[in-house]
Amino acid sequence: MRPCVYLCAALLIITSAAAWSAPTYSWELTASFADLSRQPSSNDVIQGKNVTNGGAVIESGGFHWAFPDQADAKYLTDGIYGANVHSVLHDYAFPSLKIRYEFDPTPVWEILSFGGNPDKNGRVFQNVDVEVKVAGDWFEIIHEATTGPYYVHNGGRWEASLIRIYDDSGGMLLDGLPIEGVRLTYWSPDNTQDWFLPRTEPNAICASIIKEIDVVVPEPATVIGLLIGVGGVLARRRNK
Ligand SMILES: [Ca+2]
Ligand SMILES: [Ca+2]
Repeated sequence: MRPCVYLCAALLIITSAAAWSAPTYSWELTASFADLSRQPSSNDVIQGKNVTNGGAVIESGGFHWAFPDQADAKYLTDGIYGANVHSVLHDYAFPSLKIRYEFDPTPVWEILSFGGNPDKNGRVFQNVDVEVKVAGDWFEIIHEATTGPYYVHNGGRWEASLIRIYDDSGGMLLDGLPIEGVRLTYWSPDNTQDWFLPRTEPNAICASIIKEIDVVVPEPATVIGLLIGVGGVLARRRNK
């Protein structure tokens, strides 16, 4: 069996086996960055990728024109929260940022989007769609992930936000199917008056501040176990 046939068979088997599990997301708004359940990683699979080094592609929108040093997206993958203005997405752009990362195929635990602003205003909220690339094709796995309900006023309560995309089975995203890219599409959350508005509201023009995007992968030993598991399933199928 050629490698591409193996992959197609694995896709079919895993997809059918995972009929009762699916990608989902959770959201957090906290008084400080330290209160979030996750912290930015410096060893995830997109760490250090940016436009300058060819690891990131901006497909639409971008960053606030007042901060040209943010334009190559380097502060989204530097492993830290960074300065207060790292990184202000593009106000008055729809979407405010659409960005793509590609990498060698790997199982993925979770995808994390950290937002925040010490001014504790509407730029802390997030509204994002998430796609993944599998076997050469892109699939949207989460549409309109938000940091909670709309028409909410921050009013100095929350400095930090987190959207976490994971599998509701508690295992790997897509049951460990190798993922080779992620695309995040952000929409402005705020009307400049510190109100979280849906993307369909024409006044939602004030963009999020996104501190980091992490694509968290399992330890190498776990990857080997997953591959053995996929191989075992294929072997059993062939023996039938
Ligand atoms: Ca990182
Ligand atoms: Ca960062």
